[in-house]
Amino acid sequence: MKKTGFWILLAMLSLSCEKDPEVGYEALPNLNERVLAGGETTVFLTSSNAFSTPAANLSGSDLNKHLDGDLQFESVFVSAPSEINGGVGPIFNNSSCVACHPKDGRSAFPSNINQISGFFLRTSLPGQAEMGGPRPVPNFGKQLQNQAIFGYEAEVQFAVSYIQRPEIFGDGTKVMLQKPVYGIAESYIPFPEGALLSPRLAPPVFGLGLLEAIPAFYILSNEDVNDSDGDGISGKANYVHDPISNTVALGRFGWKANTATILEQCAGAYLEDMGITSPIFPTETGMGQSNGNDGMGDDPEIALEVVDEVAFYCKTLGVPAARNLNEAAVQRGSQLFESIQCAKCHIPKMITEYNPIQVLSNQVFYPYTDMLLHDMGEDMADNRPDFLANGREWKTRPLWGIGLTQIVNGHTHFLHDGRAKNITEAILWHGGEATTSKEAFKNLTAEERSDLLAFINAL
Ligand code: HEC
Ligand code: HEC
Ligand SMILES: [Ca+2]
Ligand SMILES: [Ca+2]
Ligand SMILES: [Ca+2]
Repeated sequence: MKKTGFWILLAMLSLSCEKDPEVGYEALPNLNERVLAGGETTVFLTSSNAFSTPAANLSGSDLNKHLDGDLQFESVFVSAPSEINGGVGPIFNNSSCVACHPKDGRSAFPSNINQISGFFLRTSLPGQAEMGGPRPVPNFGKQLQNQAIFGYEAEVQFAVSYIQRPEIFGDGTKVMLQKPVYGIAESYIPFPEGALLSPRLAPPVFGLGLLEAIPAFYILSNEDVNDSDGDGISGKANYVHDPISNTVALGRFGWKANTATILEQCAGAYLEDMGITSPIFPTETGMGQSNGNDGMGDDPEIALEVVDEVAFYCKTLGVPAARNLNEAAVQRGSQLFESIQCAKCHIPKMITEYNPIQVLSNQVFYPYTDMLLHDMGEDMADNRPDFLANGREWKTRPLWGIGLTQIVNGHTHFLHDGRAKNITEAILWHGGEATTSKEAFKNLTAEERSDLLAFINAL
């Protein structure tokens, strides 16, 4: 490095040190390289199709397979018998992938919690089942379906009420947060007292092949289960039962990293979210009413090829490029993102090695997640364990593309149940291991806060 460069760097480091003696440790981020948020899969779209475009480097038979998967993702299933796409239900939450993941993005929290939507409650009894996963509730299973086809009853109707909680910034600005409290309003047979509930809203589905292809050792290198470095942050991997390989595997998908693979996530979505059986999960859900039999004798209702195509589709959706990284406010915001420790969990950079899907091989990309679980505090807790994730732990969400949510989905409902109405509220809900970070955010000046938001909105 040239001498002048060295002095400039030193001056910059000491500037940030002046603010907070703790944070001299990180090199200042080079934002230029982060434009390619999805490495070579990155797409340069800022329209409502920003999440719905095939990876830029996809071509030939891979592109055709992606487009076939696109059709499957949009297929609406109907009651059997039907010439095409029959077999929805007997109980279900929604009837197509795209209905819950609109434009491959995220669902809004529904204005009426029982309208058909991208929201549902998971359930289980306290403790662990054989494979270490949640213990199914007899006659309800592990997911509650609030829709049913003719002749069957929805398992439950959901209920929600709200507790107000004020947050006051260092400069006196007040934000009123609303904490949702979930319950069961009606059920087809009595819902067991003491069964646990976990709210889940459908997240975006682009860029997932890259997340699946991060080498496990790379994720595990950021684990700090006992917080041995004493910074209050202790990322922990989830290990889950993978029903496809019948092994224990690193959990990567779902809000608690409760699923190992995209293929399993998709087969699980067909079964539990839509009531569609596949060779991976051939038995209808709704055991309580139908005894696993809707009378059609048509299981599995879709071929393995369909699940495979839709999974391939999710794996190969391109990631939107970051925007405005040369703006001064965005650059200042990126430094705050490091100095108030957001980047400790939302780790900007990840890599892949060789992958059988060629476009995913050897990529450097910027998802802003460590793929690990963190205690997010009492207010965020669902108090329902999911494999190694306890009732307070959630997986760090990737932040890539988050600034396009309004354009793509027409809302900014964030966090696992959409309780945050915007990014500021999402940060204010952070607790537990993120408390120091959240308090530092609250003590920023209004201008600094707007810089930080400018950075997040540029992702
Ligand atoms: C009723 C709404 C609903 C339907 C229908 C639905 N999903 Fe989802 N999806 C969700 C929710 C909620 C989650 C989060 C689940 C969790 O945290 O356990 C999710 C998670 C996912 C994920 C993991 C994303 C991540 O970043 O971890 C993928 C992939 C996915 N869905 C694909 C699909 C596919 C493919 C279909 C159609 C076969 C589908 N989904 C149908 C609601 C839905
Ligand atoms: C201790 C780890 C940790 C730290 C530190 C942290 N986060 Fe998070 N963040 C998470 C987790 C975990 C979630 C997902 C919470 C959930 O499931 O609802 C999340 C969610 C978010 C979301 C919502 C994402 C979405 O898709 O809904 C935003 C925005 C966010 N964080 C921004 C920040 C910012 C800005 C900071 C710094 C002030 C920060 N986070 C610090 C762990 C962390
Ligand atoms: Ca069915
Ligand atoms: Ca159920
Ligand atoms: Ca630590």
